[in-house]
Amino acid sequence: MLRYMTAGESHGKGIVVILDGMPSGLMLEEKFINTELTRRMFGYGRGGRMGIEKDRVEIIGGVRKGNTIGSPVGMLIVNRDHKIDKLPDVTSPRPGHADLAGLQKYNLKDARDVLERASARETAGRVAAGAVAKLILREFDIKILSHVIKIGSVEARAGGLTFEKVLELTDESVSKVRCADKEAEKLMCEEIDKAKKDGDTLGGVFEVMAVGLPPGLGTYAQWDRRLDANLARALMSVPAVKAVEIGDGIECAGRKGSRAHDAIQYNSGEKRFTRASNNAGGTEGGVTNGEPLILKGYMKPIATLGDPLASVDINTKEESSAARERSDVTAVAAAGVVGEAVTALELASAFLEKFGGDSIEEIKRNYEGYLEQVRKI
Ligand code: EPS
Repeated sequence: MLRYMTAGESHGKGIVVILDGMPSGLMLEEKFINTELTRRMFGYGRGGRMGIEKDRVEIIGGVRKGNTIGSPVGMLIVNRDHKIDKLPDVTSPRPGHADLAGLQKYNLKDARDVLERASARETAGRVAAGAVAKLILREFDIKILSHVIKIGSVEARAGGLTFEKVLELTDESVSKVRCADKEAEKLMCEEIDKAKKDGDTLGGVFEVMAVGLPPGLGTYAQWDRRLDANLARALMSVPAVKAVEIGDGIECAGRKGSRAHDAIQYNSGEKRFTRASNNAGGTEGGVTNGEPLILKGYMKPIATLGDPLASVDINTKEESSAARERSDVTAVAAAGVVGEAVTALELASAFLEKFGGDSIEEIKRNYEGYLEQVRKI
């Protein structure tokens, strides 16, 4: 099992993450982790902060001569914009942010103390940890990507594309918001421009796909080990995500069973069971079924508005506009990368739980044995 935890404030010294339960013998490519951190900063509509930071990881534990040694991996991402003690007080909480509930909960007088930790900056730590999880999964040919399927009112017509096709179409060197539908992407950018001009913000929907998964991760045997539940929790923990969908879960709720479930077939050449469709999104009974994992995260608009909503000053109790902070107009593309990271962490954890996890070599042996067993069914 993999466990992780982060600490650090948005404008503090940095974000730190500890990843416990790491197997030995994994080459921890710092360059790959940094590429993932850069991907999180990407996306049209991101704010000024992304022009200041150049997120880089410093590995501070768990690695010797480039390889993991079985101890917890510790990583630090230093904040360039370290100014937490000089920032002004925030006394008009922003609707939609943790400001007001945080003030009440922690008995604070300045919402700065809340927002510094509630900020999505913390997700840089999770992306670093997720990159390590991706490196574990890569050893077993499991790959993960994300793409944007909606920003504001603009929806992509990209359903049914393969993993490889989405990867090609969302290449970050040409894409603006990691959307596979180029026509929709153009409209998304126009909507972002308009929202910015109006002092407003946008939400949207990202999809995370994982391919190469074996059947049998997670279990129906106990509620808290159902993989679909754990994936939903992980995605829901990404700031601003208000709903999660697995496969075509929402649409399937209104279909007949005969149109919702995925007929079973057998490929005798590859000695494996396949499906005629993938409405289930890769899990049945809380267990992976060997089909691509398809998850969607529904993100509300960023809570910091250029033209703020009404709020109340917590000192005077008088009406005052909500606080304005430098922020993003939208961050759906970035949330997709965080979605990839938390998905990778859940999958790697379930993988280590199933195949025993003290060294990569041991896991490979166990994995091969399991695949052989599955082929005999
Ligand atoms: C973020 C850093 C923040 C915001 C954003 C995410 O930078 P700053 O607050 O210095 O402008 O861009 O935070 C939020 C959306 C939020 O609600 O707090 C980051 O690194 O992802």
